[in-house]
Amino acid sequence: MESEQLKNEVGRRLPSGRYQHVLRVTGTAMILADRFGEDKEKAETAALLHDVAKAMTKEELKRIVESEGDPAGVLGFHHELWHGPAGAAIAREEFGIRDAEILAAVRFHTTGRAGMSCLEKIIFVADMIEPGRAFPGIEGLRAEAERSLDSALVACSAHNLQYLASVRAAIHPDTLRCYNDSLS
Ligand code: DGI
Ligand code: FE
Ligand code: FE
Ligand code: FE
Repeated sequence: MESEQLKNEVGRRLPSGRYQHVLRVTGTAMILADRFGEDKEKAETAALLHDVAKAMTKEELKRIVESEGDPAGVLGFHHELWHGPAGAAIAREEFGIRDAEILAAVRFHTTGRAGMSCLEKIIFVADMIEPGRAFPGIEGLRAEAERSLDSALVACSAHNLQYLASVRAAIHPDTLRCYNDSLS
């Protein structure tokens, strides 16, 4: 699918504020792809699709994740963790995406995981540092992403864990594994 058509299809499925976030993540992901030697078209496709399931109801998301067999076990966690795996299923079934790296980047964009590919790291980091994000510490994360994708991953992952613990949210094993793995 051409990127303009992909944008239109994604835009149809999301409220405008969320769609604007997706476009900013896409811009950031393409910059990171350029900087760190990843295929820009793959970064564009993965970024455009990363939140494609974000506007679906909990019931719809649950149905899709169940039908995929919930391999990562997200259904026992907060429903915020369901739109990544559901989005990957939609990317495959409704957008015809066959590239396993793109599908993994969508699937794991919220938790991360151990052993992420370069593309997965780019989507994870871009989602967190896109220019519309504003939270204490964001400038430090952006600075790390100027110089090293791996150090940006450590910083983003650590920030994620600290935030989740501060609000007493249950931490998914992949979120923890992402952090531990990012240190090595
Ligand atoms: O969809 P976005 O808002 O662009 O961002 P996202 O998909 O990266 O994250 C959505 C939310 O999920 C965010 O508030 C952080 C949260 N999250 C990430 N990992 C975990 C988590 N929430 C819980 N409870 N447990 C996790 O391990
Ligand atoms: Fe998301
Ligand atoms: Fe994220
Ligand atoms: Fe996002």
